Amino acid sequence: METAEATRAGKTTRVAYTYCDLCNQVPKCGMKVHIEDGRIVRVEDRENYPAGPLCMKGLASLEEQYHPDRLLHPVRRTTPKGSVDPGWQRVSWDEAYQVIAERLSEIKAKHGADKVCFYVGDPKEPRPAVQRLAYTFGTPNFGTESCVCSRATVMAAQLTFGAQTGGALPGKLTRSCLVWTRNPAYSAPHEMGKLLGAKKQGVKYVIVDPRVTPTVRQLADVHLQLRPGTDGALAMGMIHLMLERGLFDKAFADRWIEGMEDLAQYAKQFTPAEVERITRVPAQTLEEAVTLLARSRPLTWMGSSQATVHSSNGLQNHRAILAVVALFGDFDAPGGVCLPTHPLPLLPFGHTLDFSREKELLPKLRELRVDNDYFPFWTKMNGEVQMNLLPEYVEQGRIRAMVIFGGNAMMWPQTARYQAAIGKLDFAAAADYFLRPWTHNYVDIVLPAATTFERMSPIALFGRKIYLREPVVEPSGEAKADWQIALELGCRLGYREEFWHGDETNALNAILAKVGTSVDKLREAGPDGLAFPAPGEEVFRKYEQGLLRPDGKPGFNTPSGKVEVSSKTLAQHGFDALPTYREPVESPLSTPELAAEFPLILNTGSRVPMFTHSKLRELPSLRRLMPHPVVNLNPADAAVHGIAEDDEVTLETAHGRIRLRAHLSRDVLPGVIDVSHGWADANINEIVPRHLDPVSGFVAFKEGLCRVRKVDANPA
Ligand SMILES: Nc1nc2c(c(=O)[nH]1)N[C@H]1C(S)=C(S)[C@@H](COP(=O)(O)OP(=O)(O)OC[C@H]3O[C@@H](n4cnc5c(=O)[nH]c(N)nc54)[C@H](O)[C@@H]3O)O[C@H]1N2
Ligand SMILES: Nc1nc2c(c(=O)[nH]1)N[C@H]1C(S)=C(S)[C@@H](COP(=O)(O)OP(=O)(O)OC[C@H]3O[C@@H](n4cnc5c(=O)[nH]c(N)nc54)[C@H](O)[C@@H]3O)O[C@H]1N2
Ligand SMILES: [Mo]
Repeated sequence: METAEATRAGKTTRVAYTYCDLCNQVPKCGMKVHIEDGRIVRVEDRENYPAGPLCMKGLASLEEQYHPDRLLHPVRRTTPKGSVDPGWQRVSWDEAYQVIAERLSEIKAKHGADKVCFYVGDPKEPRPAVQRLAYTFGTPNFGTESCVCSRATVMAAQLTFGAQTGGALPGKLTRSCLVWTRNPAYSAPHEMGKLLGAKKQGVKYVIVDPRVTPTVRQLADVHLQLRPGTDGALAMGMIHLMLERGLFDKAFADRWIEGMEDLAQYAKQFTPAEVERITRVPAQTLEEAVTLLARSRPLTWMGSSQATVHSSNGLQNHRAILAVVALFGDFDAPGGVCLPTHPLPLLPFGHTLDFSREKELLPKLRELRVDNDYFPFWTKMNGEVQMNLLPEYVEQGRIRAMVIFGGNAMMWPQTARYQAAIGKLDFAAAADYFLRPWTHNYVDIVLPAATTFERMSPIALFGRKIYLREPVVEPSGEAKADWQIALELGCRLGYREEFWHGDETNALNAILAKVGTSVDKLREAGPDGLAFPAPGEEVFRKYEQGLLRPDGKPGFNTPSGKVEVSSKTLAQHGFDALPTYREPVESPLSTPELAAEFPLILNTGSRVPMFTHSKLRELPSLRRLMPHPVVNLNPADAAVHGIAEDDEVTLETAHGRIRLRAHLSRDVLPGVIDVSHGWADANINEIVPRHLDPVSGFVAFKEGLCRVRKVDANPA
């Protein structure tokens, strides 16, 4: 997307439009770039674009683009895997492709295609092409980072509402918004402006979070500051009050909720006093929250994108939250959480199941899924493999090779086990912007990935509007777009027809044909994108009109046709039908002996505004804002051990110990500490427990027990 060139002071200058990819929100924020003699010299907000403004990360993105350490050509290791120095040696693309294709084909011939796993981490753009590559090669073992992120929330919503929803921003008619844990002030600044705008219009906010986040400070009318991992009990406490006081939509519940009686019976034990004992939320605050929401309808809900499912009972806890939302009766009603009436037939990452070949090939390959013996319910509900058991898969010889696009071994619990597993593979290749020792020290080959400024890739999709994204500058060095790499690898593996002979435009046209458009037409539409007018008005309460189910019958797209607060499907798979609450595996209530030794609760992974997971620490302007890893703890907890601001401390669990600096903050609950993930020199995931949710296989990142001690400056 470019404007005409001009000449200024002897330099050729032009302006071009693209989008930012410094965090992994989808769709991304718009970006306008100024280019002089082929080099980007400035980035700023993009006019008329649905997502923005740029945050500090986006504004710093040229530091990533032109970073001296960027990987600019393929490299191959010359020392054994796991060595401190991989002895990276430059190789040509031709050689890199040849090695990868030979090794993968060899493993396929000897052990079967399913022993090869294709994996995509943070980046979303290459996913459809890499998934296509996996299935075409003959393996169903395609995995992504979503198996630790939002996927379990999607599963919970699918089970409950028969729809994959994470909630909705307040609309014009909305009177209240239940934000069950998000901190968009840091994690999604483009959302924060909309929430503040709604507050000005009078929307009331109830926000659940163990911390007083900037989002809580700016928005909350009532803040429910719970002990991490107890969301299910808090939700049941709300349900108890709603039912006892008639503060729910009885007509909706009677007609459209499956399992009301069982739920009512189960919720009885969650009295405000009992909920206070479990969650630490004062009974009175819980009552205020329920009363405010019931008085301020219609209500919308914005669900957590991961925090509620980062627990050993996460899927059921999240279902309990969805039961609260259902009981208010505003699902798919004006001002409530609405499902799109006329969605374009494209998936969120701008692709189709035809393109990824999921529809055509996955059913035939599904029984070779490596997760089927461990998390069969996950396997059934998800096109992507549950990757959290990677060490087990490798130990048992069920995965022998991996191709990793933008992966990060530090995202997993007890990281060293994952690093060892990757190192043990017969073969592993990765693509990344940088050499990341914590991941790449364990692989054979690393390929240089082109950045957002340098690549063409799947489109940006906003409702019924599509934007094309093309390179605005030449790739640095020999970098290539991930999905170009996937297409070329497909060709090298012998599937030239299936991968459009490596032609990105033709591949993209295959997706766009589904909506009757093409790359050329999007190019013609220019930076303002191409809108597809809706074929009719918005329809609300679609369940009444048979618009939610493929069979056209009234109801929700669940087996019973109702919102399932009790799920027979779950029961058939050996799980509780109701969203039962269970204590975290390690907690002051479930393991008091352990808690005597490790008295603090471990809350990990809160986003900070300047970094994305393990990324961006090498960008000087951002690193200045947070030079060291810190543990945030309440002054009361710090005082017990004589810890002062900025002291060097150890953070210890039953699984290990890391060193960081203390930051004293009343924003964290007494007894709960807060620490970010993604620091190579203080990787919290080295020491978190490795408890997995039995339904989803999700990791309990937000529970666990720990202690903090000052590092003795003068040890004896
Ligand atoms: N303790 C704890 N652990 C957590 C979490 C938590 O809350 N607590 N959160 C979990 C969640 S929700 C998530 S999503 C994961 C995140 O985990 P990941 O997505 O694995 O984390 P990133 O650090 O973003 O790693 C992405 C890697 O991809 C590279 N990269 C970025 N963009 C591109 C690209 O376009 N192409 C290519 N080829 N490479 C690229 C980056 O340089 C980096 O090395 O972490 C999980 N881990
Ligand atoms: N700057 C930046 N932005 C990002 C990312 C990033 O790394 N950096 N990552 C992106 C990704 S992949 C994701 S998934 C999103 C995440 O987006 P958010 O979910 O908005 O971000 P978090 O900071 O992880 O917010 C989680 C909140 O959960 C709270 N919490 C912790 N434990 C519990 C618990 O047991 N129950 C409840 N109810 N709450 C709990 C924490 O206190 C924290 O405030 O952010 C995205 N945006
Ligand atoms: Mo995430």
